[in-house]
Amino acid sequence: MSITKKIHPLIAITGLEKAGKTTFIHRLKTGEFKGDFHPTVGFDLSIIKEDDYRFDVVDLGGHQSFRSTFWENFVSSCQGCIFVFDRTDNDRMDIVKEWLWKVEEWIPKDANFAFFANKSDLDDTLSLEEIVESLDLTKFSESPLKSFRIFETSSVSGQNVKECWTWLSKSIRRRLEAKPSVNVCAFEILDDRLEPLVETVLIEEGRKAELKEVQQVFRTHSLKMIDSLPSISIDNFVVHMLKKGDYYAILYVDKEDEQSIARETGLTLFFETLSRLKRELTVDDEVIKNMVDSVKWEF
Ligand SMILES: Nc1nc2c(ncn2[C@@H]2O[C@H](COP(=O)(O)OP(=O)(O)OP(=O)(O)O)[C@@H](O)[C@H]2O)c(=O)[nH]1
Ligand SMILES: [Mg+2]
Repeated sequence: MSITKKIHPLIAITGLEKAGKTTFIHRLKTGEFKGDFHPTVGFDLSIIKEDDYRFDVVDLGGHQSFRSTFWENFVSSCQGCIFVFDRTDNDRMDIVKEWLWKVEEWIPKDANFAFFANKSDLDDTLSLEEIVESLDLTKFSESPLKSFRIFETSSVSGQNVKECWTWLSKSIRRRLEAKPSVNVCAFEILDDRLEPLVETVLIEEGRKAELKEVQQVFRTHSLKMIDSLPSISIDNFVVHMLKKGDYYAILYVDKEDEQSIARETGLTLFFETLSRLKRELTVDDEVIKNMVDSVKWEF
C-alpha cells in the first residue's frame, strides 16, 4: 500500500485590520496597486503556482473577532507566515505587540517568519529603530524560530513585495526538498476517554528506553491538556496531538524533524488508521509500520 500526498505549503498573512494584507496579496499576484478593498471578513485563500509547486496563501481578517477565533489554527500549521504592520499606526503599538508575539508562539519553529514594516511609501512613518524598540523585535534573536526577517514594504511602490515572496518561497521549497519525509518514532490512537486503542513503537531498539521515559512524562503531565496543545517538546522528541471526531492521535517524532511536515504526516496516518480501525477493529504493528514507510511526498 502506498499513500501519496500532495503538500501545498501554507503561508499565513497576519496583522491587524487595515495593515495592508489584502492589498499586498493583490500587488504580489498582479503587480498592481488597488486601493479600495473592503475589510476581509473571515479569510480569503489565494493559490500561487510556481513551477510544480502550489502555495496556498491565506489572507486572515485582521479584526479582533477573527484574530481570537481562527488565526491560531492557520498559523500553527503554516510553513511560512507574514505579519503585516502599518508603520503609520502609532496608536495601536500595544495591540500589535500582543498579537505579533502570539503569532511567534503559534508558528511552527521551522517555518519562515517575515515582518513587514508596511506603507513605507508614506511620510510620517515610524523609523525602523522605533518599531524594533516598541515591538521588542530584538527578542527574535532569542526565539526558537529558525528564520525571521524584517522587510520595509509598500504595496503602492512595490518595495520588497517580490523580494519577500522570493525569500519565503525559496526557503520553503528548499526545506521541503531537503526533508521530504519525517521519522515517526511512535504512534498511538486513543478513544474519547483517552483509553489507548493502538500503541505502536517504531524506533530502533537502542532508543526504546529513552522514548519510554518521554511517553511516561507525556502521559503524566501533558495528556490532560490534549484538547488545547497542538504539540509539545520533551527531551529529544516532539509529541504531536491531533483530534478527529471521537479519536485522538499521538505522534512522537524526532525533535529535529520539521514540525509542520510531522503534522501532515500524522494526519495522513491518522485518517488511514482510523478507517482501518472502523473496518477491522484491530491494527497490527506491521500495518502501521508499512503505512509509515509508504508515506510518499509529492510537491
Ligand atoms: N500608502 C499605502 N497604503 C496602503 C498600503 N497597503 C495598504 N494600504 C491601504 O491600507 C488600507 C487597508 O488595506 P487592506 O489591504 O484592506 O488591509 P487589511 O490588512 O487587509 O485589513 P483587514 O482585511 O481589515 O484585516 C487600504 O486603504 C489600502 O489602500 C501601502 O503599502 N501603502
Ligand atoms: Mg483584508
